[in-house]
This record gives sequence, C-alpha cells and structure tokens, in this order.
Amino acid sequence: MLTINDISDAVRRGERITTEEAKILWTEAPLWLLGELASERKRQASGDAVYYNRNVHLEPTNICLFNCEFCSFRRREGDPDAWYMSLDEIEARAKELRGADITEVHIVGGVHPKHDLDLYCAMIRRVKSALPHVTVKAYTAVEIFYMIRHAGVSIVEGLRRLKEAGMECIPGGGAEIFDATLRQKICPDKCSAEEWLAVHRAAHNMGIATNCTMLYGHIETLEQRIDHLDRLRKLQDEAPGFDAFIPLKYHSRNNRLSEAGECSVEDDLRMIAMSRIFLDNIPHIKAYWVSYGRATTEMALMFGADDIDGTIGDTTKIYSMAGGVPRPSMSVADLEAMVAAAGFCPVERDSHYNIVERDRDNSAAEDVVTEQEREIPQQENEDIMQKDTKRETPRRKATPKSKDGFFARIKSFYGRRPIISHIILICLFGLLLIFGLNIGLKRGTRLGTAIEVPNMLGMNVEEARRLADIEDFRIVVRDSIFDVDLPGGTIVDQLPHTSAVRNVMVKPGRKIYVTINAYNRRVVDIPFVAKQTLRQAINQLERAGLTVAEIIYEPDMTSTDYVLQQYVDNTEILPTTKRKCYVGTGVTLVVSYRYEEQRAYAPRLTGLSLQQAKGALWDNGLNVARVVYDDSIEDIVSQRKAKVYSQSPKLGTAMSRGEEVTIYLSCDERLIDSMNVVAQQEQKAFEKQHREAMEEPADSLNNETEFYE
Ligand code: V47
Repeated sequence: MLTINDISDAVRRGERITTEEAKILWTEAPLWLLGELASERKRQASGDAVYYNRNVHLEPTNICLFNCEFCSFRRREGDPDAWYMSLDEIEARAKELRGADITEVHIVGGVHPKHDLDLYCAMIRRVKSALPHVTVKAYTAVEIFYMIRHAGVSIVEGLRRLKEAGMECIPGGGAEIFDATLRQKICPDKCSAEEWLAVHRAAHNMGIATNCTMLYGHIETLEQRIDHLDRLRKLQDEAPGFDAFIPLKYHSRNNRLSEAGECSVEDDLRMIAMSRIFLDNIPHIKAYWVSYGRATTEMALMFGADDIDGTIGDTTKIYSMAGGVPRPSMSVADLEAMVAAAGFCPVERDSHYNIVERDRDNSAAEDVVTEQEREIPQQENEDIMQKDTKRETPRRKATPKSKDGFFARIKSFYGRRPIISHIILICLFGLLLIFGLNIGLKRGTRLGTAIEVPNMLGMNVEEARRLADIEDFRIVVRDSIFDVDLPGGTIVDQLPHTSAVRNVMVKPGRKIYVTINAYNRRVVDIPFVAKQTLRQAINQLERAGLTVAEIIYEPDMTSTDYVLQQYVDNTEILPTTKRKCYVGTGVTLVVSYRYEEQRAYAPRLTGLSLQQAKGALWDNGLNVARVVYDDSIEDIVSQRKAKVYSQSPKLGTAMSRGEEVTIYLSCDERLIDSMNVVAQQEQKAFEKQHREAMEEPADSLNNETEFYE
C-alpha cells in the first residue's frame, strides 16, 4: 500500500507519478506538502522566474452554434447583446492596437454559422497586416475542428492554411473535460476529446506550439480530472508541443451549470499543484489571473504556477460574463508587483516563452497599458482584485468624520482629567523611547555587519539557497541558459561578481542575482536556412537557439559563402521539413565557394570568446579543429568566461577553405593581455605583407606564398 511519504519521496526524486498515486496525493496530502512538492518542481523547471506577456484578446463574435452548459458568453443571432465583427472591423481594431506595445493577439470566439476556413484565415491576415510583428495565437481546437470539417479538408491541410495566413500558435481552450459521458452532458455539440487531441497532435507534428486547458470545479469527479491530465501527458510524450497547461476554474454566473457553485480556493491550489506534479513533461503551468483574481493568482505561484498570462487590456468577456474579474486589465507594473509580492522574479516572455528584453526607460508599452488602465475607475479595479479574498482595506473604514470624533473625545478627556492625561502621556513617551532605542540599536549593529559575497559559480542553485539562508542573503534567479554539458541548476553567472582576487561585501538580506543552467532543454523548430548567405544563415540559426556544427565547402561556378544545403543528424532539412530539435543542436551547412576564392587566411582570434572565435572562423571560410583549455580553467563555468590566447595555425596563415584552426583558451587575464599585444603586432605585419603582395605583379601572386610558416 502506497503512503503519502513514498509518493512524495518519488516526486522529490523527480520520478513520474501514476494516476493512482495522483489520486492519493490529491486527496490525502496536506496542502502545505503539495505546495512544497509543486514548488520544488517549479523551481527545477523555471527557477525563480514567473512569466507574463503583453497581450490582448480578440473575440470576433459571441454568436455560437454550440450551446454549452457552462458558457455565459454565447448568444444566438438576433439577441440584443450579440456581437459580430466584420473583417474591416477586425482590421480597424488591430490598427487601434498599433501604439500598444503588445507581442500577442489571442483570437477566440463563438463558432459562428457564417464562419468558414477562408474567413478564419482572412481574420488572421487582417490582424497580421495591421500588426505584422505581433504573434497571432488563434482559435481553439474546437473552432479549428469545426472549420476543417466544414471545409472538407484534412486537419493537416487546415492547419497548413491557418499557418500560412499567419497563425503561429494555438490556445488551449475547448478541452473542457475529456471524459465522454461528462463531455456529452456539459458540451454535447463540441468535438470529442479524441478530435481535440488529434488537432493538437497534428499541430505539434507540424511544429506548431499549443497550450492545453481543463475546465474544473463544476460537476466533474476527481477521477475525471486525473483522466484528463493523463491524456494530456500521454499526448505530450507522444508528440511534444504543449507549452503550457492552464487549469480553468469554472465560474458559475449566468449559465446553466450555476447550481454546481464554484470550488474553494483550496481546491484551486490543489489543482495547480497537482498539475505541476503530474504534468512533468509540460514546461509551464499558467495561473490565469483573469479567472483567479489577484490573491489566488499570487498564492498559485507558491503552488507550482510559473505563468500568470498577460496585460489583457480589458479585451476578453468570457470570464467577466460568467462572474470573473470584470473589465480585466493590468499594467506591466501591476503584473510585476503581483509576481514580486509572491517572492518571485517577473519575466516578460513572448508567445514562445523567449525572454523579452526591453529598455525599461524607453518602454512605450508601460504608458499604453496604463492608458487602458485609466479607463477603469481606481476603486472598481481595486474591488476586482480583492474579490476573491474579501479583504477590506482599513483605509476605507476610517472616514474623516470618525477621525474628528476621536480627537474631540481625547480633547474633552484631557480637559476633565489633566493629571491622568499627563501620566498617560509620560508613559507613552517612555514606551516610544524604549521602542526607538531598540530599533536604533538593531539597525546600528546591522549597519556594521557586512557579508562577504561567496563565489557561487558552478554551485547548484539549491545549495546556494541553503548557503544564503545561513549567511543571510537572498538568491534571485534572473535568467537561465542551456548548456548540454552542465547539470541543471548550476549557477553560471552572479551579480555582484566575486572571485579569488575580488571580494565584495554586502549588507545582510541583500539579493544576489544569478543565472542558472536550465533543467529542461527547450525544443525549437529547425529553420530552413539554405539559399541565403552564410552570415544570414548563422544569424537565423542563432536566433532559433541553434549552432553551426560544421561547414562543408563545395566548389561552385557562381557564388562564394552561399548556403547550398543544411543537415541535422545527417538528415537534410528541406523547406518543407517540419522538425524540432533541442536548443544548442549543431547544424551542418554546405556552403559554396568559387574556385578562385579557395584561399582563406586564418583570422585573428586572440581575446575573443569561444563563440566569437567560431564566428570569426566561419566568416573567413574556416572551421574549428580542437578547443584546448589551459590550467586556469577549473570547471565548465569558467570555460564560459575563457578567452582565446593562442591559435594554430597563426593569424594570417594562408589556408584552404574548410580547413580547421585549433583554439587555445584561458581565464588568465594577464596571459590574454600579453598575447593580445603579440597578436596586434602580427596583425600589423600581416596587413603590411598582404598590401605588398597585392601590389606585386600578377604572376607572383600565383606562388603559394605563406605569410607565416
Ligand atoms: O474553452 C468558458 C472556458 C475557455 C467558462 O491558451 C469558462 O493561453 C470558466 O481557453 N467558467 C476559453 N471557464 C479560454 C481559454 C484560455 C484562456 C486564457 C489563456 C489561454 C491560453 C486559453 O474558457 C473555454 C472554456 O474552457 N470557459 N466558460 C466559465 N463559465
């Protein structure tokens, strides 16, 4: 018989739990334990980061052929509060959003009888024409299945057309609950679970990332919840492509399931935690703030969620019509404050979970969203955010009238009993003095204490956290990289920096920002980079998170440095190939050169990082032979900091295209500096000789002269 202890030990060891174990954990584990286990898994997946984005929803219509029991959004054609946006209106709406610094438009709406695949594609095209740089996340699998069946095409063909129109990813809606009997009860018109899963499977196989959801907290059983999660986990194993899971809490207002009521906050937290623990192959768990409100969202972050969705800008009605947050809108500052209040590090992401770097001072978006925020009266917005906690701020209770009464009563007491009043005043003064001295002393002694920041490079982040607890500072993970050779969680950078020769002292409680090696290796699409210049291809690969494994040079009649073919694991990538691979995977490029340009010269590599040195070799038609580290490099972390101090063959050596150069790296700054001086002289000599060679008569150029032996 399995116990909670056995199961939680397995979770801690990073093992997968079964559906039976999930049921035991869900029902029997104390809430704190679920929080602890889910938080551990969350930290392994995304450290301290909690993601948000700048997004809007576009709901083109609420007229829907389907009539789900839980839906408060749906209207029939002709209903007074039904809406329908024409293509021109959609485009005009998208144009209005040009000034708003959003990165994503999420399109989802009712299944309108007039909508067909062409119209759905046209909607995306109109949005993209107005907002070309914004990602369109469009249509639930339910809408997609409907439009595809209606058009009489295959799922793959339908998705291909949507993708061609500009759809980049698919939201997770429409999953509701997969159990056939319950699905038949609450949303009988919608596509079946198998059909929903088939749409997502096909999308994943085509390299289209999607999200997944589950509508919970109505009349479903725990077994039905677990069965739903299990089907998602199996699909992700079979065809990875889910970016995030979003448990959607059922809201009961204005729909036919109202009698079911709404589940408790404890149920929400258990749901979030179990999603994180059970769905061990889905990288992100989203606590959708529009559904949960501020307080529950903050708590959800302590139960394994690492995403809260985005700014929204009051653009979705699905939740407000069902009794969720009315007019949902949050500024970036609000979202970040919410994440920080829960003790995490807010990180802006794009639709593919790439980190969005912004120049904070020049960020127009902050202003734009605040502009939208201003439309909501402050009081109303506060009420919305407090909704699920029923907290009342003391400020609201203390009216000016009651303040006047209080002072008047003190005045009259002082008039009537002056001696007692004086004694009370002296006592109060004494207490204040003791209190002040106490705080002052504590501050004073703390001021004197300073902590030496340890060098944590190479340390595991959990180990660093334990050290931080003892030494009284805080670790904040501000970024992550992925290096296949490093264990997950290894600290690869820290701020403030410290080293054997540079001690840094900080006050107790101070935050130390670290960059860690991610636990999960991200999967990315392999872009087609052939038929362009080598530099363009390398840039495109780097943007996708990939690297060059090798460059094979092939003589060509017409061009030099033009990519002819690309291979991953000996398989050629064609324009039609839809393949994913891990971040950091090397791509082999076949590159052209004209016979006259067979000659290449070893470029100067001294002082460059390994990555920069590789780039310089590729730009000069050469490859990397070996990478040799000297004794100053103790571990993989210092390898990342190392610079080239020598190379073989030397700078300026005449070589043939595709030949290889060995790179020598060190962390010894004095060595690198002195070798840089040597390299500078070599460079000058090379340039001089090269100039002279160019000035010599043509026949002497044909000699196989080497500038350096
Ligand atoms: O599929 C409808 C749900 C979904 C109610 O992918 C309700 O990033 C609660 O899927 N109470 C649409 N939920 C929204 C959705 C979504 C939202 C945010 C982010 C993402 C994403 C996806 O809303 C529907 C349905 O499951 N829903 N009515 C209701 N009364």
